[in-house]
Amino acid sequence: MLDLFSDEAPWVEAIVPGAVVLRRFARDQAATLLAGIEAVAAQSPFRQMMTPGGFTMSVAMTSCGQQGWITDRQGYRYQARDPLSQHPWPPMPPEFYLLSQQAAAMAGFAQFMPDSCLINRYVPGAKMALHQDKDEQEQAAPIVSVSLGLPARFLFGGLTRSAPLHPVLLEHGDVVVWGGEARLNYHGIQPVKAGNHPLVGALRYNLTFRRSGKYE
Ligand code: MD3
Ligand code: FE
Repeated sequence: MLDLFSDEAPWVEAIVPGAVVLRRFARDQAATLLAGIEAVAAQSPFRQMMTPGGFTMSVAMTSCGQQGWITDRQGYRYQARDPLSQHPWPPMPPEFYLLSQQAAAMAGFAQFMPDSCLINRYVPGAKMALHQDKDEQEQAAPIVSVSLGLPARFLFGGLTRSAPLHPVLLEHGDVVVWGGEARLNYHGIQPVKAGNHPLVGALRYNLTFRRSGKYE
């Protein structure tokens, strides 16, 4: 049960207009989410994909839902099938979907219907370079991100690569909702520091819930 008076209760922080951190929002569900990640990875394993420029990403990824995000020499895109198996991506576990909807609603986005959940896995040293998420057709939908395991320093920029960067520490159970005017801002993850998380071990996971296709 969500107890607003316990030491562990979630709290809300605004980063910029359109970006809200729900601190510890997913913490009570972490074990369920980890089981879901393992079930997805049993069907569609984590893999380090190649960027269009020919670099292998340090972050390992998989997806669930109707669409999965992929990159290869041909470019970045969403695809309904896992290129490793040519099978559809595993279905999105219902508890993933519900959590993302609840978080979006708390940030003011009612009726969020993600069709994709990208799962990022970071080992110590892994990072994500500054980028924009602009492969989604439904720009009215937010992106919801859930962090599990080792903490990471997230860098949040502006609409140009050269805009000033604001660091935000994302910790186990933190959920961030990015929408509206923050939806296309540049962002990245600094190299994850070595450590051991009691539940997750020496890893950081990030789930990002997206609406890749247009709402009907
Ligand atoms: C801000 N993932 O998968 S989550 C990504 O922690 C990605 O793995 C990071 O960036 C991670 O694309 C950051 C936070 C996030 C996700 C999407 C955003 C921040 C965003 C879209 C627009 C603005
Ligand atoms: Fe991103």
